[in-house]
Amino acid sequence: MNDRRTLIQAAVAAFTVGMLGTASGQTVLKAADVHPAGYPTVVAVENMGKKLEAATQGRMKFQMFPGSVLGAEKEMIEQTQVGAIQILRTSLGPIGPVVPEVDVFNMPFVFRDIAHMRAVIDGPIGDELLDKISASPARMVGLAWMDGGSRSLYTKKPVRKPEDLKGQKIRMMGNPLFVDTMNAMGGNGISMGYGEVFTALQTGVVDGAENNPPSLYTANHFKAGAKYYTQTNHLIIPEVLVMSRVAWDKLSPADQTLMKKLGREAQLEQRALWDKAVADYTAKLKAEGVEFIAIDNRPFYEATAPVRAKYGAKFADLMKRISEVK
Ligand code: GTR
Repeated sequence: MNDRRTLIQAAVAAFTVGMLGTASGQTVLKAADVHPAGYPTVVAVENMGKKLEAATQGRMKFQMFPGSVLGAEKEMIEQTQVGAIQILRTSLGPIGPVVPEVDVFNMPFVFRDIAHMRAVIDGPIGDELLDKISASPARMVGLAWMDGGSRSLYTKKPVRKPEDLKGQKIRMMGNPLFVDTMNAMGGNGISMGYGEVFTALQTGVVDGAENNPPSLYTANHFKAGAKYYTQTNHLIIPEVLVMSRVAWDKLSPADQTLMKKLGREAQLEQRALWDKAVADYTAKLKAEGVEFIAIDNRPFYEATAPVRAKYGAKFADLMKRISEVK
């Protein structure tokens, strides 16, 4: 099954590699996302593509490949780096291993709340981090931020405090920082791709995972037994829209400016879609019998202090500036 999926992905990728710059003179940029059609990030990027097509009188457009059809997030990042994907919406989590400077946003409890995160990404620090992606050797250009809400824990058994996580294997995104975060929170962090989590929950390879309500719902993880959603809010990780440097360098300066402008508009459009999706999917999860457990998350905040100390040391100045953003 997995082999078959890999073969299909390879075939789709091979078929579409040649799409950048077609015979008709139209540039078709392949855009990819792990999330399914209709998800806020997918819709915002599709709309960005429509605006691009209108603004360039059809000279450029996006072709969206949602639902991980081009591979898992890590593989899609690699494909973006080599230029096989031109536009990628990804969590910042798995960008950390290729652009370590972004890990400042990947730390547990680095933002006070969603409003704080938004103020930071909309301001100079947000621009600086996008520029760091662009200036890094990772061959990607940071175009815009998107909202990934707040990540909380979901498990098969109710969790209210760090001690309840003892012995529980919890799936985390591929970045050692997150495995350390879960270990500090009391569980055993296991790094694995998003697409593997459903089966891992079903077969008991993991006992839980963590994510925002739209992901918990659309990835169906609650149907694999993760019925308790504990409001730890331990990670508020912005998502990022990146362009392959290979494709970016082929754009005229005017088209680069246009791409950045449309990216910024997509950032704000996605936010409105996101707020609605969080409300809608929270209601749907509750209707499906998922129990939302309200807790005081301070013990989890305190338990993760060593992670902030370990990974945050090199970001001390930046973390101070982030904390000062109102
Ligand atoms: C989602 C995020 C995805 C992916 C996923 C995961 O919230 O939007 O890009 O990173 O989490 O947990 O792998």
